[in-house]
Amino acid sequence: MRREGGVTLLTANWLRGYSARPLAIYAAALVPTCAFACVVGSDTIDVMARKAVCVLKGSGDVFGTVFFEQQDDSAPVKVTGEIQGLTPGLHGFHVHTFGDNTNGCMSAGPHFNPHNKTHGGPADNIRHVGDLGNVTAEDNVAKIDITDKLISLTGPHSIIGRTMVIHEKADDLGKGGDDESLKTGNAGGRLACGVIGIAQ
Ligand SMILES: [Cu+2]
Ligand SMILES: [Zn+2]
Repeated sequence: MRREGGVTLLTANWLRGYSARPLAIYAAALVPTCAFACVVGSDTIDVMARKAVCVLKGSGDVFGTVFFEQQDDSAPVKVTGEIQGLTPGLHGFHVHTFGDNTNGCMSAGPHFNPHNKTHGGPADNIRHVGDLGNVTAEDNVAKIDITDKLISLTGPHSIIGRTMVIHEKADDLGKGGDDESLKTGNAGGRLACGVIGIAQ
């Protein structure tokens, strides 16, 4: 094939082939298209199910299960579930950055904070994305029913693959008046945690 007019020649040759063997061309075009659509399509459906689950465990008696559900990309996330073995009262409840529990709940790192803000409460404009505030244990069980507009199960700041942590003490929501309040809410030790995973 000559260099000059290469595109024209290519096109002409391609068209000749097309008219001579239309079925082969269609088959060649359809197979990869179908494979792409089917595989990517079903993966997309799985990821876009927008349901997640987290099983929390620790070194003590605290354990629980938390469910997450989001209707679409921009919808708030509903967080429900139950955590048992807690002392009565408030307990800080956050999404921490890493889905790494190799050194127990400590390796989950700090509160998930992709926008580099200070610690706050779930209703505050200035807060970590992971700041879900407190859950309240009556007797020894906290029933969780939270709707949060900042966390998401999709997109670059998805919480999937990160860690949910339940704390020893109440989260002061950044209003404790000390440095630690603006980092951790003085919520104390990490009683139990688990990695947030995709659910059906
Ligand atoms: Cu925390
Ligand atoms: Zn925080």
